[in-house]
Amino acid sequence: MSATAVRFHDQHVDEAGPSFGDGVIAGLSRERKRLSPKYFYDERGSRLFEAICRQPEYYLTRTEEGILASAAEEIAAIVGPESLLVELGSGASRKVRLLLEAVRPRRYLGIDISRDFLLESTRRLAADYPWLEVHAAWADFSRRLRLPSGVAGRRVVAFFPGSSIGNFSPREAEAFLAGLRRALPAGSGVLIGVDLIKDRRILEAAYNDAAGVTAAFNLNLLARMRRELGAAVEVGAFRHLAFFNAPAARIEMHLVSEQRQAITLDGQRFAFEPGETLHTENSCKYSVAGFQALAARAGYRSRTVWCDDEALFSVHYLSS
Ligand code: AVI
Repeated sequence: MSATAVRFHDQHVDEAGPSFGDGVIAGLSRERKRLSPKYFYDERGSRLFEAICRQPEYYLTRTEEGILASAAEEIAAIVGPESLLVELGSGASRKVRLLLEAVRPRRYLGIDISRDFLLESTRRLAADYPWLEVHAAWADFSRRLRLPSGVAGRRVVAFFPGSSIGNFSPREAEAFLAGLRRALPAGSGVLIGVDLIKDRRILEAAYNDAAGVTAAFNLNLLARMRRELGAAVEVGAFRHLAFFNAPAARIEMHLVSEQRQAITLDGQRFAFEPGETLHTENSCKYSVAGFQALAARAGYRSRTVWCDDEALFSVHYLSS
């Protein structure tokens, strides 16, 4: 199959839920202003996220890749070549290469909310793995997951790396996994990366990299409002804040208003006091047992878990 042979399935991101503009207005209208972290991922945001993954402080990516590389043969034995491998939030599709090489599945389906990024990365996969049937679905899988018609495998294995599950609250994560279980055929599996609770200094450094890439990623949300929605917002009058909320076991990211000011959008004015924040992301962290219990409540059996030697990160194989 050639690089042009990616089969593209448009699942209508724009119609799947509130538009970016409606989501922003709803989030800025709340007493405690907050936005969904899915709005980070326009094209610039997706590229900044890839850059975050290369920062020395952001241990998540390299640790998960190390786990996948050393467990690849074991994973291949569980997944098997007849499986359809479905990557949720495929982004740059780097980690999945470790699996593709070990498992050599017949079919791969990448699902992502960022259309151009999805096309670019799946085209590269199709070029690099000519034996693989590559499908791309432009969709918001966090709202509703469905396999495009005609895309199936003897088994389906969903690959959800990067601890993206942490961007849901634990309750949302449980509902998401339960929905995934219902959306996939019986006997399907989930290979999922989950970041672990650890020393707050390691956690906070990962979300406050010295090069300022995470800050730029967070602030890009405001720049995106200007670019796409024509919002009047002074990006330079906000600063990035990320800290570990230990009782809630999560990193919180906020944009802090440095002065009294307002964001104006669609004729509506959203006032900020000095120090007031716009809450942009939670990144929940788990213990291995805590995540296994959550998966069990969603109807999954935890078959195997792999961790690195320093117990920074975990990769779980769950079966339905
Ligand atoms: C995509 N997600 C798992 C990342 C995380 O660590 O929560 C997003 C991110 N936010 C700041 N840095 C990375």
